[in-house]
Amino acid sequence: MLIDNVTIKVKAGKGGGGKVAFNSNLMSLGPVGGDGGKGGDIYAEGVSDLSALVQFRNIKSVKAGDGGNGSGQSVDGPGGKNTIIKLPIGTVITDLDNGETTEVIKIGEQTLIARGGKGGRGNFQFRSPTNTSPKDFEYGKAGEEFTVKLELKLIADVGLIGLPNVGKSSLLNELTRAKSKVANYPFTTLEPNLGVYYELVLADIPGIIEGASAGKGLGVKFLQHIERTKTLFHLISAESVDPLAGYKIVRKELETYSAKLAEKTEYIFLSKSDMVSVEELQTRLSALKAIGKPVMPISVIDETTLTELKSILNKIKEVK
Ligand SMILES: Nc1nc2c(ncn2[C@@H]2O[C@H](COP(=O)(O)OP(=O)(O)OP(=O)(O)O)[C@@H](O)[C@H]2O)c(=O)[nH]1
Ligand SMILES: [Mg+2]
Repeated sequence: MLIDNVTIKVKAGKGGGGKVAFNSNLMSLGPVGGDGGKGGDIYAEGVSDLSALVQFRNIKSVKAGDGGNGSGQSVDGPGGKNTIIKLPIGTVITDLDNGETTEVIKIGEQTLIARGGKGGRGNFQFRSPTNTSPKDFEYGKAGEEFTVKLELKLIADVGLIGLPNVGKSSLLNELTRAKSKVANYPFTTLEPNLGVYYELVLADIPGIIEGASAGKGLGVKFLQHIERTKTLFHLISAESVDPLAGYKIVRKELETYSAKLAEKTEYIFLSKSDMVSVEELQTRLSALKAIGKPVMPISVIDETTLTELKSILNKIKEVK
């Protein structure tokens, strides 16, 4: 099961305490207490691994390191170690104490979640012409601490859609380093998979069948994961005897699910084009003319078709 909703506690590091110390060297008496180090922060970093929230199956709290105390001879305490938690891109982080949300958008980008406490000042900082031997100091401040909900709302640039068994996962694997399960039967893909093609994130979702919007098959639960994509790649298998009917089934489910989803830019591919003869391929393409949009043959074992598909991806990447 894909874990897409967890609640955890975050606790940033406490600042170190300021030091009270005096120089023992008679030639230069005076306060030399160093400041405490700042507490470590907690950051979120975007990763492409959709299943990354699984790390919180048993771990329910995350901490950063505390800052060290200041020392004598004006030595400041070391800063606490930051903690970076890796979250799948598309994770919405909600601070449950105040309802504020932040979103993990880019792979490799770090977002501050909880700030570490300031270190306290040592007595060196309190010196003044009127008090040359201050015994003042500050304790370190506590780090931010609250409860957050981490909710995965996939953001992909391109969503691969189509009936089951049309080659969506094979295409994702071919274009990216993803290892989406591939097999010659429907509903091989049970959970969405992401792959990264240069900076573009591609999402492979389970196949959609007639009645999916009413809960049939794996239902349309997964359409939520492509609701925020900009572009859809709609795959129709060249093996299908009535490709137009298949196309319409998927479109109808999309439209029933959400008008917004149905309005997205759609590229149509006649997949597994190597499986049929040239004549059959032509027959299928003619049947699909009724859609009124270009349809491109694609096969994961035909470099020429892959190159054409990649040029579409490159164009999408340029306008991103
Ligand atoms: N010959 C050929 N076979 C392909 C091609 N693409 C996929 N296949 C085969 O078609 C079958 C289904 O491929 P998948 O990638 O699992 O299809 P899917 O659309 O992800 O299927 P679901 O996850 O069940 O919806 C597998 O046996 C693949 O090896 C292709 O371009 N050429
Ligand atoms: Mg699949």
